[in-house]
Amino acid sequence: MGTKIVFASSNNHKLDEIRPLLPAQFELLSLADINFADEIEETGKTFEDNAELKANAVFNATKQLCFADDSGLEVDALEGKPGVKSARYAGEPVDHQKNIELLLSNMKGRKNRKARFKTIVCLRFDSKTFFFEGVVNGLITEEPRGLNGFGYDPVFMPDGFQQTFAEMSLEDKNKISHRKMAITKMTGFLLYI
Ligand code: ITT
Repeated sequence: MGTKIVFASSNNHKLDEIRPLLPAQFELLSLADINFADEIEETGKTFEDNAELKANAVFNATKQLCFADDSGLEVDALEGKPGVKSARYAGEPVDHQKNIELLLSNMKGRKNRKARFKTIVCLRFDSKTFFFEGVVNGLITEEPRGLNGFGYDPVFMPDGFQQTFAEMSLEDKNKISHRKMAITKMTGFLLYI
């Protein structure tokens, strides 16, 4: 049996990406696995705030080693938007298709298409809190391309590649993604301490 670690997220796509990134000595538990069904309100102004809110909510309820991921897309021509509002850019309920449509319409005619995906992972155990950051730079495409992944993956083309994240396999996205970078930092830390 490995060390149990709870991932404080209700996003199964994130879970699918993170599972293969954890070394074998960790047993990854989802919120469903621990029967945690509370809605966690993301009221923070930064990725750090929201990652900590999610990790704290689960840690306070379970006292188990846990981590959360708060992430989003920052677009230069839109002054960093949608940023922390990435999931709800086009309003409630969360609709990835509408978010992409709104983003592309706000980017119409823009020459500067630079953007980045950012992930902040917050790790909680005992009374301690640790943060790990991952960033991947890229461009917003003119049209959505590809069917894999989730969220803004069809309109994000990472630097050095001709494919969007949604045209890549999960394995290929996981070699270069913001999430992989943050999770690798966290696992390196967990194996060290
Ligand atoms: P949890 O809070 O339950 O983890 P969530 O989907 O609400 O799930 P966030 O609050 O961190 O997660 O919002 C992240 C949003 O940013 C997500 O809904 C996507 O729109 C976007 N996003 C983050 N990482 C992404 C990725 O790897 N590919 C595409 N879009 C991503």
